[in-house]
Amino acid sequence: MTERCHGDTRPPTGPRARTAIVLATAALLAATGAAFLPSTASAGTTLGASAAEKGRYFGTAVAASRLSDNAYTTILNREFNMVTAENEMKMNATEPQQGRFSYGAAEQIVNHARSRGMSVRGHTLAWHSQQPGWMESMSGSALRQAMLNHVTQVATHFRGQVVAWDVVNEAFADGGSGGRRDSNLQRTGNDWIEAAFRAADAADPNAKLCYNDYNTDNWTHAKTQGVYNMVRDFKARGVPIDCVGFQSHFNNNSPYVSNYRTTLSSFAALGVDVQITELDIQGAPANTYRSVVEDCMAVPRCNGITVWGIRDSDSWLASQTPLLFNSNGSKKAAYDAVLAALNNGSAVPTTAPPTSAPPTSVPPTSAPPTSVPPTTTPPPGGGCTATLQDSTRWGDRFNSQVTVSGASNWSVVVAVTPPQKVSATWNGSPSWDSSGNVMTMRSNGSGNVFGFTTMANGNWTRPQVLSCTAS
Ligand code: 9MR
Repeated sequence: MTERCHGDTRPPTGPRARTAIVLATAALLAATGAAFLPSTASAGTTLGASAAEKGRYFGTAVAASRLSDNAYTTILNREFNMVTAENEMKMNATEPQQGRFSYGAAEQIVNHARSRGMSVRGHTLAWHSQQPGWMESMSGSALRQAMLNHVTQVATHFRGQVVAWDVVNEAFADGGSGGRRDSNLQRTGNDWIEAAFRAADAADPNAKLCYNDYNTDNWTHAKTQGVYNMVRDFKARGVPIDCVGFQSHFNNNSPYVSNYRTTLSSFAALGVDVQITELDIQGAPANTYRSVVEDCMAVPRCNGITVWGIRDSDSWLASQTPLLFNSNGSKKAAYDAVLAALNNGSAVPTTAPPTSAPPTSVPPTSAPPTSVPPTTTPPPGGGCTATLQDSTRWGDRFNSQVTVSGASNWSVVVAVTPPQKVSATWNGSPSWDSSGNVMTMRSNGSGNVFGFTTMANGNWTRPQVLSCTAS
């Protein structure tokens, strides 16, 4: 199995573990002189900003055909920091003819997202539904080979651009059996799911690999237990699975239940991240949306929520008006409830970065004083000043906050050190140079403090403010 990078954010389970974390953190701070402070109360004004301040993401499904709709992209760009292609990465879209791959619509979405500092969830590499016609009529070892080749090709194509893949979607049966769904893929052998995960792992060792399904929200349902048992078995046998996606399409036939939090925390206790991947709720009751978000925020390994569309008119279930924005683009009561729950929620616990990978890239002389939070101020001359401050740090990433003074319309250039990557931003409009390491953040009317999340990828060097220009 390829060695995977797991951002294990599970809290320590006993006094010994807690002591170990504290000691590791103290040793790291002493070694680097860095003072990473846990975030306190937050007051993010957009879904993505509020989630990112808590170490999580807030995403939406996006249809490539809607990217030319200005009202749609205005909300998308303002509110979300994660994007899932609603249909464009499915098997029928990416391999319409066997061996001929087609990525145009998917790339439109990926480029739109990444050029604005949003991350991308890949959906989906293997599924019984939305297969191309040539695959639907295949069976046996030829189908198994074709499926594995598809997983390998698509995951390789998007390597480095997709933070998490729904490797396998909806493989369990509805009803009381708790077993697998019958499908052409299932008939190739019960090991088809783990084979898909191993192929995805080999193709993109750094993406988080998820199993994704619906009607797995109620802890007492046989289907939930069936998926749980599979994940437990995969973890026990070393099958490379990192996360479980809960679609969470709630409606009158399949309502939200109060044991949802138990479901999320029980899966998380198996050692996987949990993500809410396709949230919509019939009628969009504010209280239910609030409960869903509170449940996620209460589970340290629930690291993100995605709603399945932006406005009601964008929904696959438009007549149920299940989303956070009206068809005219205005915020619904459910939006306010979600934003408040994000702001009131707790941050993903901070964990010390692995002690085996010390931040060798920081020369000792550049270590900032330990008593004062480190700041970086650009040389004067641009008509404004930008000050960078470290905020929350997790096992795999950290947040920084930049305060601008001297101008209300500004443009600040910040550089991160490869292989670091900025994975989320808030309260500004970002663009990147061709290396992807230099970000220009422009004011967007959200005030004079912007923030961003940097994936450390083993390098904990503080980002540098290169300039601040008033415009
Ligand atoms: O929202 C998607 C819709 O546009 C498609 O017509 C449909 C086809 O199956 O898929 C919808 O998305 C589904 C997702 O891929 C998997 N979980 C259920 C979603 C809603 O059907």
